[in-house]
Amino acid sequence: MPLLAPARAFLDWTVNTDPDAWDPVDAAIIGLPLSEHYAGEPRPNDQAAAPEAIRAQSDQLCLPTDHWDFDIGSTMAQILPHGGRDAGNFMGADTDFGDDFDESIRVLKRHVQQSRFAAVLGGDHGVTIPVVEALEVVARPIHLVQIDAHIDWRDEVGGARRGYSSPIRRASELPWISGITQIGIRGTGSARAQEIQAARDYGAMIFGADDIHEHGLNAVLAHLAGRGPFYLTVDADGLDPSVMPAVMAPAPGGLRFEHVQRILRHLAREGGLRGMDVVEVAPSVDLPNAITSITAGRMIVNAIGAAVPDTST
Ligand SMILES: [Mn+2]
Repeated sequence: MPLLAPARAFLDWTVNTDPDAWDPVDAAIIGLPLSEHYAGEPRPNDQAAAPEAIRAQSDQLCLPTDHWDFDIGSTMAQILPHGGRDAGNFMGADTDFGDDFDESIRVLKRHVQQSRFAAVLGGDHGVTIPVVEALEVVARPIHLVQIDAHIDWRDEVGGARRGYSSPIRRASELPWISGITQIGIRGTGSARAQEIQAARDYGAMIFGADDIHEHGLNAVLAHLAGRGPFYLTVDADGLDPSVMPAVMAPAPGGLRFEHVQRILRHLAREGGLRGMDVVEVAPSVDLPNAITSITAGRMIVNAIGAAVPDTST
């Protein structure tokens, strides 16, 4: 089996690494440490350690689950009386993910099909590519919401088409993705003028971080109203480095945690939040107190708190 059990399950959920034995649950999580990598970059990269680093902070997230959680206005025990499923980590080969790409989609389709809220722990942003492929199994077209400093619209980088600079471009090619909204964009990244043009030609809505700091989130929320069901991909560098410092490309001027919180709740209300990933956490620089891993885990806890009681899909 390509799935390996985690050292500690997320929130101490039930571990089940056999996709064919997955029953329907309200919430499930899977680690996807690897994606296609670029020539000259280390493999596995630092972000590959993030699924285990985030799970290791479970005590800091919302335990014990019968205590009142003010972020979700309930208790996790009430929302998930039997907990959720931790599917472990999809490892594949650490030399060439290309051989494992189709198998990762098969596993992720089961993951999405068998959970009302499907969470994914990256990995770099390339892991979102098999995830959006797997969203084919959702009955209705999905609106993709990305929180990121960068638009990730490259068709290829050095010939690699499934790397961390391309997830939104790949998503735009899928007929079951009904639209794309990109939030927190700023600074410079992999995009050149032609990638901005490609995003505009597609009809992607881009909300820059600077605009949000000046005018607030109302325009973002108004744009997203009624467009669900949604899938949310969060690149940790979309948040301000003072909030999630342990990333490979820190970009000052990013979103605050409270912005993400408001967006999560809005997506759950406006057609349902079907799942989310958090990618690009770099554990080796998550010092001194693992705040980036804790924040990543907390975003997933809060998304479950918003989405599971309300999800309409
Ligand atoms: Mn990204």
